[in-house]
Amino acid sequence: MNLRQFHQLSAVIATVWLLPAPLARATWVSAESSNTNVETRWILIESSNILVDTRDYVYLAVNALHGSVLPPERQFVPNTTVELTPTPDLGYLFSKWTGDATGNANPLSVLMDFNKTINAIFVQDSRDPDGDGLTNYQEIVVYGSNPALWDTDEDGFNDGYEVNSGYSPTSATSTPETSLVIYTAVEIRFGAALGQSYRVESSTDLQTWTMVEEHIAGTGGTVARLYSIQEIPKRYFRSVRE
Ligand SMILES: [Ca+2]
Ligand SMILES: [Ca+2]
Ligand SMILES: [Ca+2]
Repeated sequence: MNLRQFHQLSAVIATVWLLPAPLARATWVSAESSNTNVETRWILIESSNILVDTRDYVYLAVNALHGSVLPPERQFVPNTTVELTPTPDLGYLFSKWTGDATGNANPLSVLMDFNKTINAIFVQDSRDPDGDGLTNYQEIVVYGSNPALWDTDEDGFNDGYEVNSGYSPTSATSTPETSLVIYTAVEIRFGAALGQSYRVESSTDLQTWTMVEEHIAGTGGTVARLYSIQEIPKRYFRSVRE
């Protein structure tokens, strides 16, 4: 007796036992299939009636991190075609299909001719439609600001500037307006002949010189320039006629 025959016999036995039972009851019995690609679930007992489902089924496994895929059905009669539609979570975009599907069709038509595993890949939404320097993902998922408003809390500073400055983009009382930072600078003065132009260069080793400012017009007197030393606190300066 093979497994299918065993379950058929079991079903008959179960029928005889269930006949006097007043309450409806249902039982799924799984069995091996003639098709090794599919699983058969083929006996349903309801009260005194026996419904035998002899169809083979194929199954679809869908993985969707940061989104979902419709329809929710995952069991199909073989060779059924299903159309899968991906829906990203807020702050994400659908990117592509992997596994037993490829490409980025939306919706995706899948022929369920055997068990399949399909992955819907969602990625962070890197668009910045309000131009505040924060992506939609950052605004929605990370900072809670409005991806459609340049200045969510209306304090006069855009959301990206507030985040980068260490302030909240969603609280008007947390504003960079209260911030004042003082940096020191150096003042360069040199004699510049009238009709000539000059550039100022700097170096940290007196070997390699980089241009700081060019096309400085001579006045026939002293020219003064101020340069911040915030980025490079120790460096040499020189003026050069162009
Ligand atoms: Ca934005
Ligand atoms: Ca915004
Ligand atoms: Ca703001």
